[in-house]
Amino acid sequence: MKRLQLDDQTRVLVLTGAGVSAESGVPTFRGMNGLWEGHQVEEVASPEGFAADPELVWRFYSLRRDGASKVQPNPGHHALARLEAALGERFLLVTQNVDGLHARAGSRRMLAIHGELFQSRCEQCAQPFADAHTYFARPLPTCATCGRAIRPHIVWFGEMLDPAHLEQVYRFIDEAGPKLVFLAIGTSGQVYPASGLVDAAHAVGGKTWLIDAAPSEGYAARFDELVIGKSGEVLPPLFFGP
Ligand code: BV8
Ligand code: ZN
Repeated sequence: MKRLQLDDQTRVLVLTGAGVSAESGVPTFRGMNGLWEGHQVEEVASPEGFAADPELVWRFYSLRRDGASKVQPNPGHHALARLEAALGERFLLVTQNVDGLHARAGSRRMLAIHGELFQSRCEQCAQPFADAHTYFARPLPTCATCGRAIRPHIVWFGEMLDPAHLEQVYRFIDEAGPKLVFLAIGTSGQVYPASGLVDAAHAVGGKTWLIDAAPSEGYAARFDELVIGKSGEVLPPLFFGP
């Protein structure tokens, strides 16, 4: 079993995807082979999809709010929170997951670059707010201030990520330089700009690891090290030994 060798200079950047939440019972996107109720996920999780059929999109996110509120963080989430506690500001977690499980496991140095399932925002006023409500039928929620539609606080396909998030990630990579260890965990690496982080890590001389139960060829080829396994099982010994 490989062990992540960390000295007191190493800076660890972690990117997680849906695979980290799989053992908690949250379905992955590839598991749905990109489909939901016969729609392409990209079609439902997009501003065009929301404009065309807000009820369908609210049903998609309401089902996921229902699902995510019934599950618990798994040992993979806890191992990442424990590694953060050990490394402090030499650690940063970038997650593509919107399910809130990293925060519930105690992760704090974390950027939820694709948004938060349990937050909503007005299309116009844009200030996100905590929202665990589900909306399976009309009337759909509208803003008390301006009357415009309320939407999930999610980065949809075709939408920009928060520039502040990206700036913070690239600054961490640049400051780490060759001391960087980049771990991608439970992600198929299909979605940009997240899937470009491995290249940014190599560009500064960092070492890269992919940890995945069934890695996708193309993405795995871009990493120095490959650990095949379930994150809940392999992360604790990888970080902390047997
Ligand atoms: C943007 C929120 C630009 C939604 C998400 C062509 C080429 C390149 C790029 C594009 C292109 N066409 C379009 C684009 C851009 C697009 C994109 O990359 N599309 C892809 C599909 C090609 N990207 C965007 O639109 C991004 N924005 O580019 O803006 C722009 C520029 C200027 C002006 C305006 C705009 C926005 C991307 C964010 C989209 N939102 N999420 C929601 O969650 O509802 S993405 C969504 O899908 C997830 O967040 C996640 O990121 C992605 C799914 O990926 P994974 O997390 O990797 O999940 P997946 O199921 O695929 O893989 C799971 C892995 O886990 C597997 O490998 C499996 O083996 C493994 N696994 C399973 N179990 C376990 C496990 N591993 C370990 N342990 C286990 N137990
Ligand atoms: Zn408003």
